[in-house]
Amino acid sequence: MERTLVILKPSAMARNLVGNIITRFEQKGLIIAGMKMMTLTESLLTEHYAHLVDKPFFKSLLASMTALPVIVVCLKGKDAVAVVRAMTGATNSRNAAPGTIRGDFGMSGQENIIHASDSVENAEIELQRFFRADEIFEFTPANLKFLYAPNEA
Ligand code: IDP
Ligand code: MG
Repeated sequence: MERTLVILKPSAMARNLVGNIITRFEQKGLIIAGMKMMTLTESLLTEHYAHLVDKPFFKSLLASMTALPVIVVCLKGKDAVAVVRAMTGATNSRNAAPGTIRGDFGMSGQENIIHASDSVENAEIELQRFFRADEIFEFTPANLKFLYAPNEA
């Protein structure tokens, strides 16, 4: 099964959306394999958002992502990276489809509620960036045979 990283951004924390967002992932059938609260540093964010360092909004993005502690989550499931990206919606919340997290909870391009890894390769890099190995847990959920057919899980 794939693993992916979600970050509940300061915009989610400030707007009391933590339970709602986690509930969506739980209800979908994604397995929570790791979860913790942390304050992000500028150096960690510069690594995480390396593809954006030259953008005019980068300083604003750093300020936004350090405004409050965040919650980082490791979600597990078949095709988890694509499933979670689809649930996340387009980067600009105003363009994100209704039914997605950004589409339902946001009005902003920057303050867009959550981060979700965009590829299997990046998911593994990002999980190692935000979690120690012993903070991600291997276990078999009791309801697994009702989440997947035997040939899927
Ligand atoms: P993603 O989060 O949908 O993968 P990225 O292009 O990787 O989008 O951008 C990372 C984050 O940078 C976005 O989630 C958003 O918070 C912020 N961001 C991206 N583009 C803009 C912009 O044009 N203005 C302001 N913030 C932006
Ligand atoms: Mg991205």
